[in-house]
Amino acid sequence: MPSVASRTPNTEHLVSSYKTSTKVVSSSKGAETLLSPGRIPTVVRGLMANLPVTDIHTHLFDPAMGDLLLWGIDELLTYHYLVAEVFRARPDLRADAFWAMPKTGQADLIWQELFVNRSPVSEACRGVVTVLTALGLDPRSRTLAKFRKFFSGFTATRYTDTVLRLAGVEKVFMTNDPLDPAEHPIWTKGFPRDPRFLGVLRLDSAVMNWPDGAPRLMAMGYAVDTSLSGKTMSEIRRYLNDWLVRLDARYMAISLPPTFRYPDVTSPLTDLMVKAVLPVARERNLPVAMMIGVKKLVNPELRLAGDSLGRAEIETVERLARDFGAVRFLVTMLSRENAHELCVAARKFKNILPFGCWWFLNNPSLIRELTAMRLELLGLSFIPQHSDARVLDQLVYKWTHSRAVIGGIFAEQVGRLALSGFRPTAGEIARDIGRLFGGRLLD
Ligand code: RAT
Ligand code: ZN
Repeated sequence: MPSVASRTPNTEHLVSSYKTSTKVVSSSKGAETLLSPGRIPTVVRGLMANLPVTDIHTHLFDPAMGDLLLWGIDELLTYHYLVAEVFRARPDLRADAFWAMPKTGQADLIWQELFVNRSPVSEACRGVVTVLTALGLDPRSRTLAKFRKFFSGFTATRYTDTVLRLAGVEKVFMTNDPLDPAEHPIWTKGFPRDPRFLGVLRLDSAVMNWPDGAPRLMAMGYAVDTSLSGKTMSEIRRYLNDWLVRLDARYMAISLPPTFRYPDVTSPLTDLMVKAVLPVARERNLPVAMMIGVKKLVNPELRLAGDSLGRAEIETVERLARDFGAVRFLVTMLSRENAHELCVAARKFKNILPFGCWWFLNNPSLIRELTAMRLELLGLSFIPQHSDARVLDQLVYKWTHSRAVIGGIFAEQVGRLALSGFRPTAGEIARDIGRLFGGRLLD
């Protein structure tokens, strides 16, 4: 079986430039030398290439959670970003025919259409190429047979170690939904936790489209009623408290539609946020992540690939931050316009922490724009990126691509600073990028 460990992944050039700059940082004299503007890009690139990263939002699972953790070539190719793209390449393809195919058939089709019949230039396609190359596999292969053989030699645990090493990712935040029928029994039974995978209590299924979540909450022993009356709110708070403890969750998270408003006396969702979620967050001193702007299933036949985006009202975020000053809001927004408004809102409210270039914004051209804007408006007080990986292998490409783009923008900004008269040391650069990517802003 080919062993990744014995191969030289093609990220080697990045690692060697890292070593050069680590030398600069680790020799105390080098670390304190003021850098000329010309030296800054090399030092930043080197440091960024191997920076241990904390990934604050993924859809990955602790390997001990079995099949919930997706990995390997068939999962990589049937990622919903690529599913959307295959229907563009093959307009004659019927959605029901596609979904009726086995996963391997879907993957073969996507490979043929997006990687063999045309060049894989989109970001999601290029990502697969980056992963294969880093694993020492040939992205110009015409079939998937060799890839499947390669992946069959791994266990989930060993592959997790390989991917985290190649991606330079130290910690991964999961997205955990206790109401999910596949996830629930795993948590109730319990399992030895991998300390690299941190729990996050996802709220969507419990509080979105109320009373959709009510029957499942009732089945779990929470005395809620569909009209949100009586002790329903306190029972939902009990649910949140119980599961935050069980998951050892580091924050609560929800994805919200562009129509989400606060205040809004007519909305059960707003009511639940204000009377259950935010009070629990305040009591437990845990952040609440709001991911705002998703329009679910604008094209239902595409399933997970059928969601779109819409512009939300920034005033809602501002009012929540103002009225719940003791709650820390991690916020990411899906529309480009909102991303700018969010930066300004964060300047006004210290309890707003913008994070990541989310989903349709997670493309180099937009990452560049967002990162430059955030550095200029917020200095070092934001979290530049999360991966949103659904398939373990994606950590390799999402972080390789983001490191390169964000590192370049950071180097430009620090270079301008040097030209203005503030020449940084390599030690200071290491400190600052560590602050941005190390997850410490969450503590
Ligand atoms: O980026 C994605 O994979 C989306 O489908 C969503 O999962 C989104 O990131 C979310 O967390 O709701
Ligand atoms: Zn996500």
